[in-house]
Amino acid sequence: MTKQGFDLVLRDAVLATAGDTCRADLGIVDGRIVQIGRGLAPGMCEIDVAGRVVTPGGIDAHCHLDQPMAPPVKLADDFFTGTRSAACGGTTTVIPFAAQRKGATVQAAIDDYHQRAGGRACVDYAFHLILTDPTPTVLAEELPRLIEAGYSSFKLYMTYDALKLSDAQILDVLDVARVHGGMAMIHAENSDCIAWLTRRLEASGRTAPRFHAVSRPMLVEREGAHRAIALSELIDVPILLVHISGGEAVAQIREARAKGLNVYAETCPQYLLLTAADLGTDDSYFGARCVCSPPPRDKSSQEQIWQGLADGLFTVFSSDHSPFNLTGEDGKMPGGQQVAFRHIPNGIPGIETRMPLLYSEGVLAGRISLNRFVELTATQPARAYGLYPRKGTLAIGSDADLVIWEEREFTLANEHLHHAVDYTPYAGMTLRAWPAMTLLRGQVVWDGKRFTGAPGQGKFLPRGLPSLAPPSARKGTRPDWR
Ligand code: DUC
Ligand code: ZN
Ligand code: ZN
Repeated sequence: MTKQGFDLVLRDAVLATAGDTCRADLGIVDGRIVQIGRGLAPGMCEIDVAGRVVTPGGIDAHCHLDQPMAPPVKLADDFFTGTRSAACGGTTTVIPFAAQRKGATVQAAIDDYHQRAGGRACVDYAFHLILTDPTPTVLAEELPRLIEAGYSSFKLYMTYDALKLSDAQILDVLDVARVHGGMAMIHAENSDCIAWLTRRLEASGRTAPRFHAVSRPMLVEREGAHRAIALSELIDVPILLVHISGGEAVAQIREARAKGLNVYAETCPQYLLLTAADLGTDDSYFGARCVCSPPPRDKSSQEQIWQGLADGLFTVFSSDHSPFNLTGEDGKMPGGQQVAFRHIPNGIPGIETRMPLLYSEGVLAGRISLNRFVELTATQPARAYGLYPRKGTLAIGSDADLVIWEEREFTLANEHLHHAVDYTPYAGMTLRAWPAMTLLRGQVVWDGKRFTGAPGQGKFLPRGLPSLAPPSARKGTRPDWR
């Protein structure tokens, strides 16, 4: 400590990390945790936590903020409204995506994204890359340089014409990841199957939102997951499969783990709490609000996803916050109410509800432990994306990013939320917990009633390499072809 005493002491907290729970005080100086123990000396400020649970601030490692979309569609949240919403729901670090445009450099996307975030973010932030054009220069020069500079994760799409990579391109990128480190995040769905099914459905006039799920059945995700796993096995490099929705993909991941492959996986609230029935009926358009990719599945898949959260199959729990308004030409229904599912932008909002939903339905419903909650929402995202131990835990020297939890029952309405989106798919649900307070580096940014942070308070975080423990002990094998 360079000065006398603490700036802030949290008194009498139940401190939960991924590994332990203990009752103690927590002392903060200059935005960092400097002491944990009982009976700490008085601080300049004090918060009496009175036995409430305190967890590390959440890391939402998959969200979309101010990401350029194909006109007229536009994301409703920019870095100010999106990170304000994050803070009010207990998230103190976000990692959205800087997407390379085909024909342009990756650096151009990063420069653009810094412009969008700088001076506006209310919580700390980093950027994943989206690689759409892995040219020889990107592979040999740009990507290695960017990994070294702190952009150590990159999403690869197997679907969407504007984004998708061929298997050969994915192999090229995975090969760079093997040499230089970095985490490849893969959107695993079979593009040709989706396109073929979409044409078939449209030819027979089946275009309502519910057919979005019919055009992307579970086997489409299962095949994509299987292929992505095979590609990573060929290169012998870890991958992280994002937004896993269905029991069939879960089975692929279990099989890969059983073989000792370093396959990590992410899931999201929509795959626990929504089903395909939320997309409506053959002639209802209300379901556009729940159109996301992969789509919500059935009760059996929900159970398998819960099981994977409980038993360690899933590494991270993210929102995949994709904030499209329901009303207006630039949101979920470009061209009007009767929009065909092909034109409905994919994704739903959830940056603020991610932590409270998992706390309520996971911890308080007895499905996962409090420590596993911390692991999924903060510690493992920090490890997977090179932010640990500065972020994601309660330890001496870590940033004092904290959530004080309050257990109370209420019915969620969109008016409670601080995003700029005109709906939440979870309206009407009973929640049993919400942050009583969120602190970013020792500063209160949500006081239980109001957002108390400010645009520009969030700092950019250059990241190190992933530091996840391998999920299974695999002997180092050198592929024959190397
Ligand atoms: N993938 C995402 O990660 N987010 C929204 C839509 C999608 O396909
Ligand atoms: Zn995706
Ligand atoms: Zn996403």
